[in-house]
Amino acid sequence: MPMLHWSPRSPYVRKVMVALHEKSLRDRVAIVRTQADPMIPHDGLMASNPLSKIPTLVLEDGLVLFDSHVICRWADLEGEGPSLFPEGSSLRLRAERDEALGTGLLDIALPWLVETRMRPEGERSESMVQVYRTKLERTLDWLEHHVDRLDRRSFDIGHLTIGVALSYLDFRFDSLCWRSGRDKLSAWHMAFAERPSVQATAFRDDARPAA
Ligand SMILES: N[C@@H](CCC(=O)N[C@@H](CS)C(=O)NCC(=O)O)C(=O)O
Repeated sequence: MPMLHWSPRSPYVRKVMVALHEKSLRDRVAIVRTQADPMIPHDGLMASNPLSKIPTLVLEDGLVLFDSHVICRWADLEGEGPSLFPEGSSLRLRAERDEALGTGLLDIALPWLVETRMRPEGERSESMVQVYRTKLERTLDWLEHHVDRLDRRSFDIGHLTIGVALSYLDFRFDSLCWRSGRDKLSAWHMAFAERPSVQATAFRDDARPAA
């Protein structure tokens, strides 16, 4: 059975888990709890993925897949039901552009967390935090402005990734109150959160595995 390096804390892993549920593949992939700490490269994980990142998927023939985009592509090819990567250049471009936007949000949120919670206090940079805040707020405003357009397409990798990224803000950036002044995006996300695949993959602060 394919084996996924997994954590219930990771938004990139959740993206993959939602895709596995959407494609009826969840029971066909084993998960193993793996701690990927950006401050401590993981020797065991690096044996499979030299980037020391999760999600990492090890297939039965030994092929290793990363990152979340590639694993979602694999799920889309292997699984059942409507494609997460729609056919047709225009729809596909929009889906993948929105996927990039969702992962881009996460690529801001994660370093922000590292900066404020993980780096030793003397090494933290307030100016970097301001940069992250500016980009995050601008991206959320952009989404509020464009959210009607998301409703015009069937559910795809773009919706999935943006939805997971907003759920991550609820999980880790409560004090940001991202919904405030963004009623349309908030309503869109509430509908996203109703999907069974999203309900089945909630974030959770579990006990960290021993190193
Ligand atoms: N672009 C990657 C990002 C994956 C990623 O950064 N995952 C985090 C966990 S949320 C990680 O493994 N961090 C460890 C590190 O940066 O060394 C993807 O989409 O899968």
